[in-house]
Amino acid sequence: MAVLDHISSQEAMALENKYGAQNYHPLPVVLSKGKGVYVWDVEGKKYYDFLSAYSSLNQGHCHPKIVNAMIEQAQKLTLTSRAFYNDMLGKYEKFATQYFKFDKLLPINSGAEAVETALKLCRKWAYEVKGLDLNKAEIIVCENNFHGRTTTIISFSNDPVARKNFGPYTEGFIKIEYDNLKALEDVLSTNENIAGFLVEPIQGEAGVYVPSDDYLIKAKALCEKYNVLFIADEVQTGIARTGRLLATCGNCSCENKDCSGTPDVKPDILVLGKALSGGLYPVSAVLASNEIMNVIQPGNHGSTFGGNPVAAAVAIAALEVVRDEKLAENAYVMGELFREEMNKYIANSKIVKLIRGKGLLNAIVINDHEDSDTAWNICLKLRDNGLLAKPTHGNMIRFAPPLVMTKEQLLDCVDIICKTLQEFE
Ligand code: IF1
Repeated sequence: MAVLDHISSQEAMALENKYGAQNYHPLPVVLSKGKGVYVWDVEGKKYYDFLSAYSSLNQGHCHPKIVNAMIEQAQKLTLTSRAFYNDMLGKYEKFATQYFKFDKLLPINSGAEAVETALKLCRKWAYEVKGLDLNKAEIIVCENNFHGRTTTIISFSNDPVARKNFGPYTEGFIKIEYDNLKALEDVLSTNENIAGFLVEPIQGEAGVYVPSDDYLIKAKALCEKYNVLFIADEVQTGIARTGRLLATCGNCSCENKDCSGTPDVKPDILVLGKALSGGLYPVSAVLASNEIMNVIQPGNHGSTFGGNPVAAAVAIAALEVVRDEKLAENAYVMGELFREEMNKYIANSKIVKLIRGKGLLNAIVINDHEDSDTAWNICLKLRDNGLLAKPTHGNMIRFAPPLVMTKEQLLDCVDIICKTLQEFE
């Protein structure tokens, strides 16, 4: 068999089981094509993609504008390393800093690398600008966080599966309860070594926990009061996913001006990834003011592929799609419709407790114990009925379709979801 010969789903899964590290437990479906809100398996069956690679495909699968930008750049210059300049990086940095209203951008590749970059930046700022004693900096994080899977990041995770047998762990982190302003102020007012507060505007992996409306703005105010950097991890919530360009600072042209309910919150450090590339290429970024970003000097930080010409071309195109196709506005309107329609079903359901979310980042909570396989079985049935989603943490199912979804497509998905849930009532 030649390596690129067509294979069946069973053959594809067998190859991964035999030759691949078993660091995932995928839903048993083998995809070979994607377009917009749809994906097809190797046997040609069509599905709605209701996960979007965890909010990486906000612009839809294989968006032609982004694909063309990638092809065009890939035929000119793909990588120079940062040993030399290239003609794309500066253009991207200018575009993105003006788009998100920050002074500077540090380009990197994965979301976890961007979070690590933000942590290093925060610590260096704390020593060189705030004046903390060397190696004493502490960064506050939230219980049930998810920021990636590097050794430092899992050091402040409380997910045993992510942490167990990966020690010794990185020091310098203090965990507090999410959406608890008193817990935040208690630490800030009693610990003079705090450098920053790292927070997800919505806790995605934990189960799409949307905090109180005033949480982010009051947390930012507390950070200002105690001269601590507010670091927003918008890897999953950013790029229009929650019905605004960012879940923190609005900067959105949405017609419905009170769409968010939460006033603008401008982070000191913004972390982006996933849909920054429309799901075509690993692109992540850290944005900050000159005062903060200028503590990074040559040799302090970097990566071979960080800021490469293809990443720059893809990211510009991906952000232009968000702007020109008004994806934040569509995510807001479609999200309202989705929760409204799902709540009609939930009102009479025994199997679903509730739905929560913002924009097109939502999750339903299944009325069963955490380690039941009900959510998994529902996702298997959703697959059979033509819609792909996956449980998060046992009894919750995350629903995050591409933001290009039309009203007709969304109502079709609601119909599939409700008919499938009905089989479990
Ligand atoms: C996987 C979870 C989601 C993230 C936030 C940083 C990162 C992520 C808020 C790291 C990544 C991905 C990782 C992906 C599944 C997905 C995920 F289930 F793992 F937790 F979305 F909730 N900050 N989240 O959500 O970005 O290094 O992955 O590019 O399979 O690990 P990354």
